[in-house]
Amino acid sequence: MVRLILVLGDQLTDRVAALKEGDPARDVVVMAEVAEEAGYVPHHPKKIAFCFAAMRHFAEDLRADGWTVVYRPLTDQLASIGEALIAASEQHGTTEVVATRPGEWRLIEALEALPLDVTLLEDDRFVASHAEFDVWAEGRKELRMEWFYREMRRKTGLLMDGDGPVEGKWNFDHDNRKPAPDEVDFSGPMQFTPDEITEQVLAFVEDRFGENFGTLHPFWFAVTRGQARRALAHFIKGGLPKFGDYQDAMLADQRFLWHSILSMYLNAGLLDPIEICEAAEEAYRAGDAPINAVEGFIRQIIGWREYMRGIYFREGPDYARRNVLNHQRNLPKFFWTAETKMRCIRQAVEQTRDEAYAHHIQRLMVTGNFALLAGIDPFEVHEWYLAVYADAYEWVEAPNVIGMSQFADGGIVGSKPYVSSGNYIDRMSDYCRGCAYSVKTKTGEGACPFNLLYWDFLNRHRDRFSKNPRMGNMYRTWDRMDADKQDTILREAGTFLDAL
Ligand code: FAD
Ligand code: DLZ
Ligand code: SF4
Repeated sequence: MVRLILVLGDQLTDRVAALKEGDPARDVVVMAEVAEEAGYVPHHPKKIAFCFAAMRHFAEDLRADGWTVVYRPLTDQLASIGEALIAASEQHGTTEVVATRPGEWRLIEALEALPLDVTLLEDDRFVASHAEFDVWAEGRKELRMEWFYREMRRKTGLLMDGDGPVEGKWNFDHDNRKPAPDEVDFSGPMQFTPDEITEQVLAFVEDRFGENFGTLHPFWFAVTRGQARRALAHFIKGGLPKFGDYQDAMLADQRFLWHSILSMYLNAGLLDPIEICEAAEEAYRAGDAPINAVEGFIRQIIGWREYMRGIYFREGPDYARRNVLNHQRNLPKFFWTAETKMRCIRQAVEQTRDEAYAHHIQRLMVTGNFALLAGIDPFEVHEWYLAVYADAYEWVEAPNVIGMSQFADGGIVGSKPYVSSGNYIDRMSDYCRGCAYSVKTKTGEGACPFNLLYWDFLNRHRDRFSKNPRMGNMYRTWDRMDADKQDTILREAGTFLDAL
């Protein structure tokens, strides 16, 4: 009997499990732009346009490969993926559906509840299966990424020299994380001119989602596998060599620095994690990129990315709702408007609005750090990140936001919260130089809000964190301050927070 093969907007590869299982001579591929996926958060228009354009191009590729494809554009007004499948099931006289397990519990549950015979296949586009992650995690007191990463190195053979790591070390971070340099010698991500299919999507998205946060034009993302491969080659040649050195740096007029800007392609299926890592390793073996850059880059992909996915699925559907610090404040309006005197936040939000992209340290140490210090409800923070970044799908976004950035999971992802005063931002960026606040001022007129909120956060959460061995120093510094200074800091932090 004919079967329906579901392909979602982040499963755009012929290597996805449902397509590998399907038979082009007999089965029908179903792809659908639907209101629920386009609207479960107010996605950035660039994210929607990327998704729809890449879906439409992929549908064409599948047809060229001999598949029958039912493609439902958003103008068909289908409410959900389920509705699209039910309509296709009636049209093709079959109840059999083969799908690759989606990357969000929400959609997994929706597919499981359908009145159709749905087979969910494991998504094997990752290095570690759920079972492998669980075997690794079982019985461990702490799930530290570094140990998991070493397993992934052994499993993939990436940067291995026999049984050990190349150059005798697993991790070269010691050589990384330099402050922002004066000159950037990489031109940034490869940019593509939209073709006719993409232009049609852009016009439609402008019309339907033009009110969402985010600017649609200029739109230069790759929307096919061929383009994404070119973007990868461009990064390996020009960006990778200094990726490690400056991965934590931030510059106001350099939005991309030496980052790869590949996450959206990777997460949508246009690129494969192993092919990216192999390209990086090849550059290292050829002497074109140093070990600190290549090891650091590969660690992000087979380490952090895989680890985050493992945590999301291991922790279960309630993960995004966790809030162990009981933070209840609403997300400030400036996360949507960029209207704030804090230059670091303004830069990060403006860049997010324009590009649907910010790099890791902007997400973690600027917007994330602020939200955590200010005690913003982590679910609101989660929804913001899920909406505004082109690479955001819950399986990877939630552990980064709820776990790594907001510590709302109580320390599963991170052994301590990622918080800092303005000093860190000043060291790693040029943001403070043009800011209305003074990073060197700790209290009083013009004091950098991060300086006030940092101590306020530590003081509020003393019971939870003062015994953490990695935070003892911070509490000792606080305790050494005289009581008047402490009172001033807490009072001024309170005034700032009340004004949010
Ligand atoms: P590079 O800096 O060039 O890194 C190379 C690749 O490593 C990335 O393409 C990505 O695939 C992978 N990677 C790096 N760090 C991580 C990480 N912590 N988790 C998973 N993969 C990683 N990444 C997403 O893909 N989607 C998200 O929704 C997302 N949300 C985030 C939210 C917060 C609060 C934080 C702190 C991080 C988040 N990240 C997310 C991780 C990281 O910031 C992005 O993967 C990275 O900025 C993407 O840009 P890039 O491709 O230029 O990455
Ligand atoms: C992100 C997204 C958007 C905006 N729209 C669609 C869509 O209309 N149809 C679709 O199949 N997928 C879309 N996606 C990607 C899905 O939201 C994604 O597959 C799930 O969140 C699971 O990760
Ligand atoms: Fe951000 Fe403070 Fe620096 Fe201003 S002074 S850019 S608020 S860290």
